[in-house]
Amino acid sequence: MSTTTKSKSVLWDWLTTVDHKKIGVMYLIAGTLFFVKAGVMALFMRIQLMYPEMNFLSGQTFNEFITMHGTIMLFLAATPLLFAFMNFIVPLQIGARDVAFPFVNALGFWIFFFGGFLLSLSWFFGGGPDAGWTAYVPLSSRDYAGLGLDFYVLGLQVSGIGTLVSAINFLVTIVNMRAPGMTMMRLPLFVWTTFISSTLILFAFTPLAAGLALLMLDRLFEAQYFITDMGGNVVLWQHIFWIFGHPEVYILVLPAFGIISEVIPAFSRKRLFGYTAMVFATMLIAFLGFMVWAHHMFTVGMGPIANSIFAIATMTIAVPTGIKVFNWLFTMWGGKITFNTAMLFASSFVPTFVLGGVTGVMLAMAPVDHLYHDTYFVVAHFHYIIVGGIVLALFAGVFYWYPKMFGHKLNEGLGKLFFWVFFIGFHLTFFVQHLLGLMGMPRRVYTFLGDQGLDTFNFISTIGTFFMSAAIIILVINVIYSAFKGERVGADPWDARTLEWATAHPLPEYNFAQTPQVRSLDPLFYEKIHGDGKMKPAEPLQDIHMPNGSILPFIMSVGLFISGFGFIMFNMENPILPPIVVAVGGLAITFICMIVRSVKEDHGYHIPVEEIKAKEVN
Ligand code: HEM
Ligand SMILES: [Cu+2]
Repeated sequence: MSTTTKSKSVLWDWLTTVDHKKIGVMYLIAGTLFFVKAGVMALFMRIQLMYPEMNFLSGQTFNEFITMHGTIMLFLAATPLLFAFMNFIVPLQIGARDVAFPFVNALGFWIFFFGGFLLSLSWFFGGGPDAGWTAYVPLSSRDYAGLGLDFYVLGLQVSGIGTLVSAINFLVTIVNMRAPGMTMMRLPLFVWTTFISSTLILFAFTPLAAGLALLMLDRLFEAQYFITDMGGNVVLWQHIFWIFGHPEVYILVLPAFGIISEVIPAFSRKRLFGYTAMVFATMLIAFLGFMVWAHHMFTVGMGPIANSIFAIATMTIAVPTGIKVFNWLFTMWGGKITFNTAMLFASSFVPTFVLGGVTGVMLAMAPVDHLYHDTYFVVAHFHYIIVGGIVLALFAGVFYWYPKMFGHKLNEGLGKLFFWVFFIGFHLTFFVQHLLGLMGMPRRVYTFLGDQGLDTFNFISTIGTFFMSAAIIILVINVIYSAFKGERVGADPWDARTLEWATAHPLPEYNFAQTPQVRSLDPLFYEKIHGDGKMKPAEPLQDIHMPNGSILPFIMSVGLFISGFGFIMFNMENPILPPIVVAVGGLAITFICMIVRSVKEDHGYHIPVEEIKAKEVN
C-alpha cells in the first residue's frame, strides 16, 4: 500500500479501487454469490421434479425460478466469474501494470453489480420474471407478464452496459498494453480468447440492448414492435434475441477454452500443441457463432431454405471445435501429466464438452429438431456445454490461479473429493435428461404424470443435483480450511510457463517493477530453458505512476440503478414519486459524475524507486 491510500478504511478502499486485481476478486465474489443463488433455484426445481405431481413449488414459482435461474447463471454468474479471471490474469499475462482504463474497469464492475441487484429486486415487487430467460413475446408482453418482466428488461439493460464497457476495456488493453516483444502471436491462449470473446460482446450486446429497449417501449409506453394486433412481429424478437443469444454461448465458452489451454500445457509439461491453429480455430468459431443464430428457430416456420442454410452453418462449427479438441489431446499425448485438481477438471472437460458438442450437431439437423425442440434433450445438451464445459473450466481456473490470487493453494485432498462428487453428480443429473427428452418430456414444465415411464430418470436426475450441491459445500469448506491451513506458496508454485507467474510475491499493486522483455511464446518457460529463469527487464527501474482510486464509478452505477428503477415505476400502481422524475434524476446523477470526472484534474500518484526496491527483495 502506498502512502496516499494508507489512511483509508478497508471498505472505502474496496469501494473506490481501480486496481484490476481487486476488481477481479470482486467479480469472483459477486459471481459466486449469484452462482449459489441460481444454484439453489436449480436445486428447488429439481426437487419439484423428483416425483410425479409434486407440490413443492407452484407452477408460477417454477416459471419464475426457470427464468431467474437461466438469466442469473448466464449474465450474473458465468460472465462475471470469467471476468474475474480476465481482470486478474490478463494484465499479468501480457506484462502490463493494469488494464488500459482502470477507472472504466471499476465502472464496469459496479454497473454490472447494480444491474444484477435491480433484477433481484423483482422478488419484492410482485415476483420474478416468468417468461423464460429468452423472454419470448407474447409471453413477455404486458398482457401476460407482470412487473417482474420490467425488472428483467431494465436489470439486463443496466448490467449489459457494464459488460459492454468492460469488454471494450479488455480489447484496448490487449491491443495497447502488451510488454515489448509480446506480439499478437505470442499471446497466451487465455488472452486470445478474452480478446475474441470481448469482440463478440461488442457485437452481441449491442443488439441485445436494442432489443431490450424496444421491449421496454412496448411494455411501458405501448409501442407495438412485437405485438401482432397492431402490426408488430413476434418473430422479430426471436431474431434480435438470438443474434445476441447464440454468440453469448461463445462469449462464455471461448474463455473457458482459454483456461483449458493454459492448464493442460502447465500440467502436461509441454507447450500447447498447434498454437497457431488454436488461435485461428478460435476466430473461426467466433465468426461462425454469429452466422447460426436461427438454429434456435427451426420450428417457427422460416421455411426449408433458411432452415437448411442455418443447419449447415451450424454443423461447420464442429470443424474448428474438433481442431481444438485434438490439439488438447495432442498436448497431453506423451506429456508428464500431473493429475492434481486443476488438471482433473481440465482433462475431464474435454470428453464432457465433446458429448455436448455431439448433441449440438444432432440438434442442428433441422428436420429432426422438430422432435427434440423444447424437450429435455435440449436441456441436457446445453447443460453439457454450460456446466460440463464452462463450469468445469471455471473450477480448473480456480484451482490453477488461486495461489496467484490469494497466496496459498487450495487443499488437494478436498479438491479431488470435490471434483469426483461434482463430476459424478453432473453426469447423473444431466445424462438421463437426454433420455427423458427422447421419451418426450417437454422442458419448462413444472410437473409430470406418473406411469409415463418418466419417474425413474427424473428421480436419478434430482439425486445427481444433491451430489453437485454437496460438492459445492465441499468447495466452500476447502476455501475456508485453506485460508487457515492452506500451503503458503511462492510466486511460481506450478513451475509454469506464462508471465503471471513471473511477478514478485506477494503480488505488488503495480504488478511488474520493470516491464518484462518477452522473447518467445511461453516467455517464463523460455527464460527457464535459455536464460536464468528470470524475465529480463525492458526498461530501467524508475518511479511508477499509478492511478488514484475513485468513488465516482460506484455513484455513477447507483445513478443508473435509480434510473432503471424509475423506468420500472411507469408500470407500478401508485408510485411514490412521478416515475419520470426518478428515471431522469438517476441519469442526472450519472451525468454529473461524468462531468466531475472530466473537469477535475487527477494525476494519480507515484511509487518511488526506494519503495519498489524494498518490495521486490521479498
Ligand atoms: C449445476 C447445476 C444445474 C442444475 C441442476 C440446473 C437445472 C436446471 C433446470 C431444472 C432447468 C429448467 C429446465 C426446463 O424445464 O426447461 C434449467 C434451465 C436452465 N439452466 Fe440450469 N442448471 C444448472 C446449472 C446451470 C448453469 C451453470 C447455467 C449457466 C451458466 C445454467 C443455465 C440454464 C439456462 C439458460 C436454462 C434455461 C432457462 C429457460 O428455459 O428459460 N444452468 N437448469
Ligand atoms: Cu445457438
